[in-house]
Amino acid sequence: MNAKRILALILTAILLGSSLVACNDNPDTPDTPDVSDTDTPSSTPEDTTPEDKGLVLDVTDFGGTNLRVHGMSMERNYGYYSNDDIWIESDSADPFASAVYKRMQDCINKYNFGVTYTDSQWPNKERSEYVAGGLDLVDVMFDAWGGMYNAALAGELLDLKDVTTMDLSNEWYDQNAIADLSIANRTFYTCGDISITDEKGLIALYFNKTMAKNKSLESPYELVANNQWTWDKFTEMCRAAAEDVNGDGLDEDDIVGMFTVSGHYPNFMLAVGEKYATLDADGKPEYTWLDTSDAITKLETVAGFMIEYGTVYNGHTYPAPAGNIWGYGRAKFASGKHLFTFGGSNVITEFADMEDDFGIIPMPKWNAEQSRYYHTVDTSTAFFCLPNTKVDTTELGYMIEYFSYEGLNTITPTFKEKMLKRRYAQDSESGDMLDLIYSSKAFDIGHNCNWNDVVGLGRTQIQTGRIPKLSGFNRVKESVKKNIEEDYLDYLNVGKEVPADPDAVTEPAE
Ligand SMILES: [Ca+2]
Ligand SMILES: [Ca+2]
Repeated sequence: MNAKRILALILTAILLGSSLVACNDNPDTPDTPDVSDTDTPSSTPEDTTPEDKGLVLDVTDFGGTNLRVHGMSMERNYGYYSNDDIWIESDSADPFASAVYKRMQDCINKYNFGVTYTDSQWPNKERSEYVAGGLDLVDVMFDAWGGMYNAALAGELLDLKDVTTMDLSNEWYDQNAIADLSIANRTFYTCGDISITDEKGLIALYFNKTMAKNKSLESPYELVANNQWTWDKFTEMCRAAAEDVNGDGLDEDDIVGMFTVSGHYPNFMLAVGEKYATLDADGKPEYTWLDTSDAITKLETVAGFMIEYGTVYNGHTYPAPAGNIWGYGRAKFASGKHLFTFGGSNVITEFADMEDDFGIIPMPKWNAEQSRYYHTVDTSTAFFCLPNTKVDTTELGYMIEYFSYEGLNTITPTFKEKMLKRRYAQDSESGDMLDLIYSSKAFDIGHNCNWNDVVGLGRTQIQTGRIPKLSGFNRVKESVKKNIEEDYLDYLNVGKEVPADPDAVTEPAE
């Protein structure tokens, strides 16, 4: 038996295994069968219906069809969330580009389907057009996930859970995103090993290691190791580092503890354990913003820090060149002016020529009692969805399963291990921190849906140097709850057939 045949068998067994898990109540059934078992399925016979086998056999050859993927072009968000991980023209000496090529080749060689990639600045516009016109031109669309909630409500997206040939419980789909963002337990968009956009957009902190050493500050790595990486410690370090070097008040030549922007405050709040809303077991959002005295203290403390003149440089408040203020802040960090800066792992390349040493560190916990870290993905990051233009998603579901599964084997590990850890990180601790950061992903459905612009309400206050007032949030509270109620009901039913009126007379089709 040649290697290709063995791989095909393993794959068939894996697909068979995953399709069985979907209808199997036994949690012990393995997702991935042991390689030695591939000739004899390890699942129990009563789970193996002939239909399951037939379905798997049916998709062993896709007849050269293409999985058509569309994403955001380089004009959007300075290109940070474009997909460079779906399609490539030829193999490359670059490990990541080569992994992209390998995945494409594996799809062709093992299942005989190709991949095409197109992009545009505003995929959402095309999606609306395609859905309105019933144009089946794109299979998978990547777009900023922050806006996909509205697209789902408008009926533009398919519920991934309705695609019978996809099993969202597989490890190549992001289980945190699915759990945190599936209103009414419906999943219209998510992320996973299909792409590294979510890894790129996962926001953490970078710190200037040389500066920390020169200013005799504690090692953030040791603080993490000793469970002392807390809000108090983080802000204390920022204050200790800040220095008005020319004695004339804050300007761009000064050293500050942290560069940030007002819009970063929900990420800090999530890091200290506060969300706008959470989902209950039915997937119903519950508005949780500032619902305890602790939460109010956290908001006042976080916002108070973010407006601390001289300690923090808020790119939304203080003069920064017009345009890419985020890039401006990172350039300042790279030139040794800021102790901390924030960003996804997509910005690490910008520190490659930095003279000082830098490291990666989690967002701080509120205190040592907080049980875990929380890191979220920038809402501008591309997640994937399926435009609601398809009647039959059987074949498409299988292709997404396989493309994602191959991403788990090739794309994600190459990006994390070879690129981030080996090429760009400067020390082994950064690699450990990345593992910690990646394993603590969380999403706030309230930030995502932003009912009554509750996110903007706080951001505007911070931008103008004020701590957001509780009264402002209280004023919109009842309206937010009402909107949640309405959206939940819409979400339950969107895209589902309305039960036929038994009294209605149906005209026969011509
Ligand atoms: Ca990913
Ligand atoms: Ca100054």
